[in-house]
Amino acid sequence: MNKIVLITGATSGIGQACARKFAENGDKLILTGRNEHRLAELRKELSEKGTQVLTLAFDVRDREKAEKFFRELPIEWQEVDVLVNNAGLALGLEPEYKGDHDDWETMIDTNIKGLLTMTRLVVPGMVTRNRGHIINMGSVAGDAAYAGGNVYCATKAAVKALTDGLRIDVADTAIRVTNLKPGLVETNFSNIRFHGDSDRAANVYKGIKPLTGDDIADVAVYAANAPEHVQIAEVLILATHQASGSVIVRK
Ligand code: 8X3
Repeated sequence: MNKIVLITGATSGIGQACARKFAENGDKLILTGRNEHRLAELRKELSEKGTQVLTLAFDVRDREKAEKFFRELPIEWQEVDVLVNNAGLALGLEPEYKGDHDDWETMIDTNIKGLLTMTRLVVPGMVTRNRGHIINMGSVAGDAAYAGGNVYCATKAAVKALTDGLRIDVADTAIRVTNLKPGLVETNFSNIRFHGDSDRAANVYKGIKPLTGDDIADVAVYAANAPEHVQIAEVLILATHQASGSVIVRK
């Protein structure tokens, strides 16, 4: 059965890869992101291949806008089957005692509070319908802190706690809850983390074959399409030469 899949942060990286993979799977997509132009491009690309796509341009940090868009969803789009809480970012890699307050707030507001906003909006309907799946984008960074990771790692540890908490809270329903925890994935992640310093960003992936957004999207699509009695609760996905957040063997 094709599903309605809502993906936040769909205009780049893992979110965009998820959009393409769920489209290939035959699903209908609600794609959200901050960049209206990139959303429109993606909608055009996917709808030319026959996918039904609705785009909503807003920042998950803007709770009022998120609520308004959700309230105003056309009736045929209201029954979201899969929520992919993907929107998130890392900013900075400074020691905690030198970090930037604005970077911290942006990460906390997006990675934690934005995820909660979307969860709070979408999951009540899933509970009423006794059907649904929430896939949260955690990270290996949430398993243990690494040098300079401090606040970013804390936000991903929070994603783990919130995912586990939600799984407990809906355990009496047919809803499934998944925490995907990627390691090194080559997207614009590091470019954003280093505020556009692309040389520094490229160094992150030197000497190792990193994962791609598609590698993560494959797991998301698998989890969403597993038999109904199977709940993929958590998946840690690492490059072969990465062993943890801080152990990366470069050749
Ligand atoms: C992304 C993985 O290791 O760069 O969450 O923090 S890492």
